[in-house]
Amino acid sequence: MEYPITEEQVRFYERNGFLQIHNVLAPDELGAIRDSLEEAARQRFDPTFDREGISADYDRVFVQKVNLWRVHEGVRRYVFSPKLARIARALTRSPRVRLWHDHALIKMPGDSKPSAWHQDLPYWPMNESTALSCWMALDDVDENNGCMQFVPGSHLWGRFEPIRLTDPQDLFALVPDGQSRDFTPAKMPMRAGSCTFHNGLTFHYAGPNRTDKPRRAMVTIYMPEGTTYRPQPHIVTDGLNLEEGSPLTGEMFPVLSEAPTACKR
Ligand SMILES: O=C(O)CCC(=O)C(=O)O
Repeated sequence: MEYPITEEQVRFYERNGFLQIHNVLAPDELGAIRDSLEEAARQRFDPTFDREGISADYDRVFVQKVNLWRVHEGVRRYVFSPKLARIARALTRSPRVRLWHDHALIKMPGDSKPSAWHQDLPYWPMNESTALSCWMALDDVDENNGCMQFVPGSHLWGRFEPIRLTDPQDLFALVPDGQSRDFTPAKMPMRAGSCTFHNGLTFHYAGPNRTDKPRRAMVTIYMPEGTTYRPQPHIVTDGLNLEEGSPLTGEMFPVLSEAPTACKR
C-alpha cells in the first residue's frame, strides 16, 4: 500500500530537516519486521557488520547491527518494500533512491546511555548532504525509553565534526556564534509502526532507556541517485576500492524506489 505524502509534509521536511509519520506499518508488517529483527539479531553472522561488543560503552548507547538485509530474508523484504522508499524519494524530490545501509539500533534496558547529540553525515563517506534515515519504532517510544529528538532547521547549519558517541563532545559548542540559533528540540514520542525521517545533517538525540524492556528501532538509510564517494573509513565501503567522487551504485547500494518515468540502468 502506498503511503501518501503531501507537498506540505515535503516542505516541512525541507524546512526542519525531519518529519514524523504515524502508523506507517500495518500490524502484520510490524509483526514481520519485529520477528525478523529478533531472529537476525540472535545470529552472530558477520563480524564486519555486527557492531555488538565493539565496546561495552558503545553497547550501552545501543547495540548496532548493520546491513541485516544482506543476511536475513525478512529484513531484506522490509528494506526493499517500496512504501518507505517512496516516502524517501518524495522528501528528497529525487527520481531514484538507493540504499546506503540499514541498521538495527537496540537500546538495552538497565545501564543505558543517551545517544548523544550528533549529525550522521560526518560518519558517512559521501560528498552530498541529501541522504536521510527512516527511524522506525518497533516499540512504543517516549522520553522514558529513548525516543528521537531533533533540532528543527539544524540541517541548514553545516557539517560538523563526528561526535564520539561513547565520550561525546558538545555538538552545540561547535556551532559558530554570530547568528542566533534556536536549539529547542522537538521530541518524537510515537507508537510502534510509526517513524521519523531525518536528514543526515539534522542534529538529533535519544535519551537513555529507563524501562525494563529493550527499545528496538529499525533504521533504513536512503541516498538519492548521484550520491558520490568521499574517501574516509566506514565499515560499509572499506575494502570496496571506490574512487573519490565515484557514484555509490552497484549491488551494495541497490535502487529501492524510482519514479515511473526514470530510465533504468
Ligand atoms: O536510536 C538511537 O538511539 C539514535 C538513532 C540515530 O542516531 C540515528 O538513527 O541516526
